[in-house]
Amino acid sequence: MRPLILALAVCFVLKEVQGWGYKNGILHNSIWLEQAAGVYHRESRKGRYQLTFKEAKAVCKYEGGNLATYEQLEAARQIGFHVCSAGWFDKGRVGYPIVKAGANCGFGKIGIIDYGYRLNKSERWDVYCYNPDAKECGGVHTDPRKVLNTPGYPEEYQDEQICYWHIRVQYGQRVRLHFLDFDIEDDTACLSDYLEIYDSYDDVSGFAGRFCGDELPEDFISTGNVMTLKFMSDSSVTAGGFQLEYIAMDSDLLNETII
Ligand SMILES: [Ca+2]
Repeated sequence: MRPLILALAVCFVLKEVQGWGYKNGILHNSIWLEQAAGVYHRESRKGRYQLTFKEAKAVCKYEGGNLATYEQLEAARQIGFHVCSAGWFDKGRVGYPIVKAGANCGFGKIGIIDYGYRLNKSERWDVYCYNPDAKECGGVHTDPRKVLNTPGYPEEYQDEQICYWHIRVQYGQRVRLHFLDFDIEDDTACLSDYLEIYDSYDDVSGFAGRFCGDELPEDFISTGNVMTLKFMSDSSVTAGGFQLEYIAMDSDLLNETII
C-alpha cells in the first residue's frame, strides 16, 4: 500500500491550499482509504503521518465513530484489511494490519504490527477508526458477486469524495464489471469527477480507464483475480452517481466465452 499512499500524498499537495485543517475544533482534513468490518484507515490530507493522538480521535469522532480497538482491527485484518501505514488506535496504541507478508512492509510478518502504547501522544501517525454505521465508500470486497455504488446512491453523490473499492475474488477467477447506471459530472478529460478502473489490487499499476459523463461504460474483465475502482469528486457540481455489479467468473469458462 505504500506507493498508493505516497501517490495520494502527492495528489493532495494542491488541496492543502484550500485550507484544510481545524474548523470549529474538528479536523476536516482526512481521507478515506479502505474500510472493512467497520474499520477504516485515514491519513491527513497533508499526507502521511501527520496526526497527533488528539487529532486522530477528532478524525474518527467527526464521522460519528471511535478509534478502533485492537480486536476490531484484527477482525478487519482477518477479512483482508491490509494497510501499510502505522496509525493510532484505541488507548494510544499504534500499529497497522498486514495480511500479505512483504519485504517493504511489516518486517515480513503477518498480523497487527504493533508499536505498542505510545508515551508521547504528540507523535504523528495515521489513524484507524471504527464505525459500523459509516456511509459505504469503497472498501475491500471478497464476495463472488456484489452491487457497488457511489455513496448515498440513488441520491446524488457529494463533493470531495474519495472512494477505493478493492475487489478480490478466488484465485483462478476473474472479475467482470457490469454497469447498471452511470452519471458523473461531465467534462472532456474527466478532470473534475471520475471513476477509474485498475486491473490490479491498487491504483499504482494496471490503469484500465477513466470515466465520466452519463454514457454507460462497457463491461470490463480483469486479467487476474483482483481489481480496484477509484472514485473522486471535486469541490463543486455533483451528479446522480453510478451503480455497477461485479461478478466472479471462472477463467476457463470465460476463455470459452471470449473465443
Ligand atoms: Ca464535481
